[in-house]
Amino acid sequence: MVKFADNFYFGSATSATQCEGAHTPADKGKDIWDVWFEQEPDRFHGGIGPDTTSTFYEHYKTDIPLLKATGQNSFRTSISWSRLFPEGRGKVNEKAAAYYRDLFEELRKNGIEPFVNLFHFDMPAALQEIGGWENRQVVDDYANYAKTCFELYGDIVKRWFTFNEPIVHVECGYLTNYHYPCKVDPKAAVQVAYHTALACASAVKTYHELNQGGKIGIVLNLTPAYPRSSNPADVKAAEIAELFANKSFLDPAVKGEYDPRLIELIKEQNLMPEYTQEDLATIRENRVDFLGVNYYQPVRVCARASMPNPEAPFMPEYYFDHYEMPGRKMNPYRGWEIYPKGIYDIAINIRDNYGNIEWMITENGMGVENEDRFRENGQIQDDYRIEFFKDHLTWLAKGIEEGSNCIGYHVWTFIDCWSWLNAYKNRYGLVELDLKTQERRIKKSGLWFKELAENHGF
Ligand code: BGP
Repeated sequence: MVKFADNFYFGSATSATQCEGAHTPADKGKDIWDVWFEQEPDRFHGGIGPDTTSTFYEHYKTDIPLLKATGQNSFRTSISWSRLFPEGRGKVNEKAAAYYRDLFEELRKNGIEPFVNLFHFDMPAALQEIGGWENRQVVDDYANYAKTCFELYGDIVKRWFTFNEPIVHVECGYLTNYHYPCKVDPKAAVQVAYHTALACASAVKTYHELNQGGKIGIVLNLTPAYPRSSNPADVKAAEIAELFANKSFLDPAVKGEYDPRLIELIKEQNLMPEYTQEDLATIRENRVDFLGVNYYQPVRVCARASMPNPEAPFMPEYYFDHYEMPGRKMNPYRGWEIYPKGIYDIAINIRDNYGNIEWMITENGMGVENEDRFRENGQIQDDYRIEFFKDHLTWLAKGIEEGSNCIGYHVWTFIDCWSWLNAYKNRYGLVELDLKTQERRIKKSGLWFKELAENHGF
C-alpha cells in the first residue's frame, strides 16, 4: 500500500479568476483578463471569457459540502486583487472583503484548512495601465494589498502563498505573446521577474512582522529539465533550461539569492534589470517558510542544432532546443508529457539542494477533452485520472520515504473550471460542471479521492 502521514493535506486548488464569476463593477474591478477578453475574444477557446465560470462566488456555500464529499481536508484558492481593490490600491471593496471572510470561515467551520494565494496571473487593469510588474511602484501596491489581506484574514488563514507560477506571467506575458499584455520584450521580462521576486519577499517580510502564527510560501511550477543524453553539450543545455525554468524563482524565494550562472547569462544578453541594493537585501532577508509545487510535465532538452538568429528577440531557447523523447507518454488534449517520476526528482532536489524545506504538491492533474463520452449511469468514469493520480502519488510517497519533507497533495482542480485560453476545452475537476445549468456532479475520481484521503493512501 502507498501510505501518507495521518495529518497529510489532501485537497485541491483553484483560483479566483477561474472559478468565481461575478464580474459586475459592484463586485469587482477589471483585471487584465477582463480587458483582454474585451479586446480579443477570439483568443479564448470557444470565445468564452473570464465572466463565464463555475460561479463559486455565488455557490460557495453549497460547493463546500462537495469538498467534504470528495474527502478534502484542505483547499487552495486565491484572492482576486481587483475584487478586493477595484483600482489595485486605495479603497477596499467592502463587499469583496466580506465575501472572502465568509468563505474562509465557512471552510474552517467544515474542517477544511484554507490555503490562500494572493496572485494568480490576475493583475488589476488599473495597475497594468501604469506598467504592471514592469513598474517598481506596483511592488509597493502589491505589498500593501498583501498586508491588507493578512490584516483582514490572518486570524483564520494560516497558510498563505504570495504567487502562483510567477514564471508564467513573465514568459507568457513578456516573451511568448501568450498572455496579456502580449509583449515580446526580453528586457521587460527580466524586470518583471525581478520585481515579482521582490514583491514576494516584501509580502513575506510584512507577514513575518505581523507575527500571526502561520506560514507563507510561494507556488512554483517546477519542470525538471532532463538532457537528451549524457553528452556534455546536452547536459549543459539541461542545466541552462533548469536555470531559467526553475531556479529563476526557486533560488530567490528559498535561498534569498540568484544563481551566479543565471546572472552571467542575463548579463551576456545585456538584459540586467534595474535594481537597488536595498531591494536585493529585501530578497536576501525574507525567504518563504514553505513551498508549493505545481507539477504537470518535465522539460526535455538537447544542445542547439543551429545558431540562434541574432535578430530574434531573446528567449531561453537561445541556449537549447526542446527534445521529444521517443516513446514519451502524452496527454494529447493538453499536449503535455506525463512523467510521474518527475515528482520524485523534485522531492529529492528539494531535499538535497533546498535545505529540505517543507513543501507540498499544490497542483497535479490531467485535463481531458469531451469527458462526456466517459459517462456511465450519469457519472463520468474518469479512470485515466485516477491512474494519473496513483502513478504520481506512488513516486511522491517514495520521495517522502527517502526523507523529503512533503506535507500534502492538492490536485488541479475541485470543480471543472475556466482554463485561461483553453476556457472549458479540457476538464480537470474531481467534480463535473454542467456549464449551461451550473449543475455539479461528482466524478468517479472524486469518490476515489475521498477513499484516498480516508485511508491516507491507496
Ligand atoms: C497551471 C495553473 C492553473 C491551471 C493549470 C492547468 O499552470 O496554475 O491556473 O490552469 O495550470 O492548465 P490549463 O488550464 O492551461 O490547462
